[in-house]
Amino acid sequence: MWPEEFAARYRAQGYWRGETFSDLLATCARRYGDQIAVVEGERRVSYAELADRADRLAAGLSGIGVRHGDRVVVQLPNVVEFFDVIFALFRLGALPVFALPAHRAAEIGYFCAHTEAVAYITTAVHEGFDHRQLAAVAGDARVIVAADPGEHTALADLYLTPTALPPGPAAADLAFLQLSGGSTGLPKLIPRTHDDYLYSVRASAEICELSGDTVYLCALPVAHNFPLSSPGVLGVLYAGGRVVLAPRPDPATAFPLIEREGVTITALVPPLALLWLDAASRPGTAADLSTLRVLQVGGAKLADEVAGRVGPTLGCQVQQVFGMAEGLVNYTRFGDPGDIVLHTQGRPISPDDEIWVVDDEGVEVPPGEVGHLLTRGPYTIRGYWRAEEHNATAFTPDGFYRTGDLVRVVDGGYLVVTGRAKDQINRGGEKIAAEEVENHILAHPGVHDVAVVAVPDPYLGERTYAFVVARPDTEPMTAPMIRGFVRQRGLAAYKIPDKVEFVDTFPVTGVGKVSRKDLRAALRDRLASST
Ligand code: J2J
Repeated sequence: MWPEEFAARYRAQGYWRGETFSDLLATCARRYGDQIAVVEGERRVSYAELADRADRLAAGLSGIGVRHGDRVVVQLPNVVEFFDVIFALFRLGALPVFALPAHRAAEIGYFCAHTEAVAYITTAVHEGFDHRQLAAVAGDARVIVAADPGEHTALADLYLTPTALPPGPAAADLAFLQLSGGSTGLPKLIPRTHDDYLYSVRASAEICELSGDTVYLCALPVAHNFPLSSPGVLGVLYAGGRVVLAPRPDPATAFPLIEREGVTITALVPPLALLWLDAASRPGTAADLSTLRVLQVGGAKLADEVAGRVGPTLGCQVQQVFGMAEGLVNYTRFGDPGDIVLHTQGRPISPDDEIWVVDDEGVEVPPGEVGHLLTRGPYTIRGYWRAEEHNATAFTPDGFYRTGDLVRVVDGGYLVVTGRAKDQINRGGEKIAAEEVENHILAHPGVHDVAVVAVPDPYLGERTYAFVVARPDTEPMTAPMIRGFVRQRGLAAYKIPDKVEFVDTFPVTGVGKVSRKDLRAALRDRLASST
């Protein structure tokens, strides 16, 4: 949490306004009433209805014992119930833990156990996977299903007549736990307060010029920090606009929705932007995309060349977004010169976002030179949730978050992301901690050692490559065996190595034990020189 002198400053500056997300929804319901807030397929829910649904669900969740401060793992696709659930939990002061639909037994089991969740709210069959299977790893958490519940509790049965509820949370309280992209063995949880997150949402909505006329297509998984808050669905609700939920982000699904709903802005990761550009430039694209004014792209580095194709191909402007669930978000602004928009990843939201770029020794680099990005500010966390040991290195003693990103700052305070120092693979915006995957592979009885590294990929930006040293005394192994093993352990599909290569030994540099970091770097170099 922020030291009092910082908290006082952020309040005095008007960033933290003492408003909770529950207050926000009540205000929106009063202000925007019958206007449509959320569209999902044929369902259209107004602001007033959304507030009513959240109130009734808060009554139901309270009735089964969900209390202030309790954690609830929420794993929902892009459906109206996502909003009901998070606003009901916000009302109670219980904390949603935002899982992604792609997460499987390994992640869900860990989130439920680590957060001592009282409930796990999920869906039935989604994209061919029956999420009710994951009930087995939910431990003591009550399983609630926002569809056919099978033997579990039906979310639909928890919408009750609103009753007198206990007082809601304070704005300085935690609102939810967001997931970190991570670079360690176990995913880290990011504690965000109502005050700090709502500031980032409000300020983002202003930067992106959202209004009652905004129609935002949520094509990415709604629980991810980018579509949730940059300015995302929450920014759109704040501004009184309309959220259109897409079940999938592919052009065949998204383009007809853009035409039907008159979508004005949407957010994608770079590989999807490429897919959209290709689809839109194919002759005979039937859909009319003329209402689209802004395509936001973030989550991974957007190639300059691709950024340059957005305007001519889609007839809208591109906005680069460089953000992180830990806090700091950067945007290119709408009036910015083409050079800035195409070649930088934007500048911070807040005048009080502190940006510090340092060399390996922690010494500030001269302006314009590449270094490690450290940051501190009114919506950047000061520590992960219940991770004291990790926090000691992930943050400086004076509270700067070590992002693990390599950047340089150019004129006007714009950031250019040049690389990454953290042991993470950014697979088209999906983040994979090398160590987490390594630990799962190491559990295979035939594996002696493993190193997981990122390799460049023309479409995804990066893919995962696992180097495996087999035990000498075991049956010969194959790549599919390793991949199948990891899948069976219940790891999300995007974390399963794209390629597995068996090697006899790992390079040894000098005497003594090689750090994992150096080993991964040596293997990356070896791959680069062999191609
Ligand atoms: C290069 N790397 C980027 C970009 C994120 C808005 C937008 C994205 C996220 C997000 C987010 C990048 N160019 N434009 O939370 O609110 C990499 C960096 C960063 C990490 C954070 C938001 N945009 N990245 O992607 O928590 O390495 O958040 O530190 O998933 O993604 O990942 P995540």
